[in-house]
Amino acid sequence: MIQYSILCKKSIWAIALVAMLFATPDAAAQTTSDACSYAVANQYTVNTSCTFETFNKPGTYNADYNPGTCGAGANDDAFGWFQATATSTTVTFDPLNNHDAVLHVFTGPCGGPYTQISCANAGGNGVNETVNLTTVIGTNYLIRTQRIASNNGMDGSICVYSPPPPPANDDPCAATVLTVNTSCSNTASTNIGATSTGGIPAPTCASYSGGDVWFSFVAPVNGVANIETTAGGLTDSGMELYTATACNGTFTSIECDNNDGSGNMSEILRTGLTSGQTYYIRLWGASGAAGTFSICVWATPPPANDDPCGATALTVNTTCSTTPGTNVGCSHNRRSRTYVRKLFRWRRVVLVRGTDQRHGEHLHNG
Ligand SMILES: [Ca+2]
Ligand SMILES: [Ca+2]
Ligand SMILES: [Ca+2]
Ligand SMILES: [Ca+2]
Repeated sequence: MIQYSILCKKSIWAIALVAMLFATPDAAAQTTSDACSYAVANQYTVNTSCTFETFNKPGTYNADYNPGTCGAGANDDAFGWFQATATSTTVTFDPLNNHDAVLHVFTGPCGGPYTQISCANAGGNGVNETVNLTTVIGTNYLIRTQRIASNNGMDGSICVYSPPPPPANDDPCAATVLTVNTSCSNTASTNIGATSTGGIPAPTCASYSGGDVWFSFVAPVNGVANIETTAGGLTDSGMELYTATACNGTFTSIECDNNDGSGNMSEILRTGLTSGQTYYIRLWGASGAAGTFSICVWATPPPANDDPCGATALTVNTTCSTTPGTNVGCSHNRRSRTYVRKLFRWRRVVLVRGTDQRHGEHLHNG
């Protein structure tokens, strides 16, 4: 019974160990190395924003490399590394316990020669040190920290990050063109990495703080557009509809919306838009939020009898027999407008010739 119990416990431990190994592949937090190392355990993640990870220099570490720049000396140092994922990378070291840190970044194999990319020692005790680097994607960069003129331990944390590139439709002239469908047909989008747009007044609704992306559509013949957004990673959007003289011209706001859609998402329904005119949509995350979302523009199609040539034929019955009809989605009668244009032209002619204006009314009525 005792042996069974021991076996049982051993099995449980074995299962638990296997479970830990497979269930927590990222549980092994990155650590520094005493000397230069490009081991996986010493690799720090390049995030899209500053996410601190532990970067300690224990008192047991030794002095391994003195770059001699930014006030560095032959003092105990700690190393880590990252692989660049973008053409610009920022590294910030935050020392604990009010210590005075020096931060260096190099390329080169362990043992050297090292090429210094940047160093920082702008602040004194307890002050973060930051370097903004021009980096080559796929290249490995070595990070070194030390305490100013001290071999005692220095705990702290580090963040390595490269903001994602802006979306293709970051600017109005690269606006994503949306088709006005007869029902909502979503286009997947994102404002992650988007920047603010200069030259156009900032929206005055939905806590705009930059990070906008742009869409455009051509108003349909009935001048109706229902612009809907659906949350993804972005759950609180703002949206503004404009006309513009050109994509880099003067923008005139039609409507700014915060939460007319589902949840905190935006929606704009407009009628009376000018058929054939291009309209611009600016979309952003409230208070600088960024994430994925979907957008569509749709309009109820005009009824079959929108034009005289499509008139519904009614039968003359002996009693009232109703025929259902709708004017939802109707456009202005284009033929009437043609008549009006002809009328004005004709009026101009007859007034110049001194003819009776009432003939014009006859043409209009006829
Ligand atoms: Ca060292
Ligand atoms: Ca410093
Ligand atoms: Ca933008
Ligand atoms: Ca909103």
